[in-house]
Amino acid sequence: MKITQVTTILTSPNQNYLFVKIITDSGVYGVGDASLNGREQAVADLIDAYLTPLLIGRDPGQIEDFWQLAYRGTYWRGGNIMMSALCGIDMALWDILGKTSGKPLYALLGGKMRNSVLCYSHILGKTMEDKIARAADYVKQRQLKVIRLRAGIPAAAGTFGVKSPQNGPLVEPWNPEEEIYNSIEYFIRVREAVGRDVGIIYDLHERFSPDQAIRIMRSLELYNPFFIEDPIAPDCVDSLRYVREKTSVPIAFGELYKSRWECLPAITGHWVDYIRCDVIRVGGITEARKIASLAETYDIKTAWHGPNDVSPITHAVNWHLNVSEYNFGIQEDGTTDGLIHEVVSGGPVYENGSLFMEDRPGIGCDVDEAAAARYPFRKAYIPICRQGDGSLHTW
Ligand code: KDG
Ligand code: MG
Repeated sequence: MKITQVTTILTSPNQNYLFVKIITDSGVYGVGDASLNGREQAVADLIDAYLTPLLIGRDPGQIEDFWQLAYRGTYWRGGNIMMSALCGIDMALWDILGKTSGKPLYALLGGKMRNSVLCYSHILGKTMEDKIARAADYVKQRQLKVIRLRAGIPAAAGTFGVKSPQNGPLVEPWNPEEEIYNSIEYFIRVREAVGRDVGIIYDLHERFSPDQAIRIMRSLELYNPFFIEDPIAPDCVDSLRYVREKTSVPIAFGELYKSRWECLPAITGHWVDYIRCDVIRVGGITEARKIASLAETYDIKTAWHGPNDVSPITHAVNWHLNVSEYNFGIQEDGTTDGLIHEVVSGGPVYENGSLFMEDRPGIGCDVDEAAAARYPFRKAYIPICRQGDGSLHTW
């Protein structure tokens, strides 16, 4: 079997996505997700100009060889654009392998270890009061076992994807000292509202300095967070150790990591309890399973990034990883019931705090190109934060 065509599909059904479709001479094709919020066009250009020529005429079954070719064969390794492009292709190749062998992806990864996948949902709202007021009802109505809060009031609602301005990022104010108090108060009030049996994940979204994060985390120790997510930025490796040594709450980290090697110190140093890379950012299924296995070696669980800016294809890939890995921890459920389902069929479904998927060969999703064309891509930026004195701060 040989690859005859590679198509990139940029589309904006209320959020920007980039899909990859790889077609073979047997008629079997595979689909993958290469979405990189705020840089989708650059990823598509890289695939079209540089990676597609390497794929045409190749055996789609040589997944590891292509991964290494794209990663090492450029000499200039990695980066978000390269790894996202590689992921879209990697997913599509695994999808082809599943379809040609008639097996779901999880079966190719070693088979099912569990039938359902514990997941957590985001508590959304415009203000802190709004979110606190909704939390308990939302938990009851959806029968949630675990919820996720995000530091930062007002939240980013409405600033994502195609809703953001076309000529530059939307600016959100950020005053860390004030947000330390807001963040502590917010968590404690949600804990009081939902009771002690609901797990609460707190995403600090890389927004605090090590000392600020430590103040928040220590203040929340008595309120039993399920884990604190990305308390600090990933750039300085030693900072994570510093935070770890000064706090006792479980830590999940890694949605900005781009490779196994970036995860390595956090894993081997036991600075995290959960590794939560984004499968797209690390170059797809091939790399994610290596990260999972590295984490398993060190008794660290997985909590793959699953936000609403990735498509049902990535949610499905997360699910296949979750059911087939020993060290599964929890899965972020960023699935939405929006327009994306006109473009992508399949993917996990939510029921009583867990995610389920029907058995289908491969990843179990398909992309409708005609539907994608109904929602033309519009370039957009991720927002930025500025502090009171005008200086830029990590968003
Ligand atoms: O595009 C950025 C989002 O993927 C990110 O803000 C979501 O932090 C996030 C999460 O944990 O879902
Ligand atoms: Mg996050």
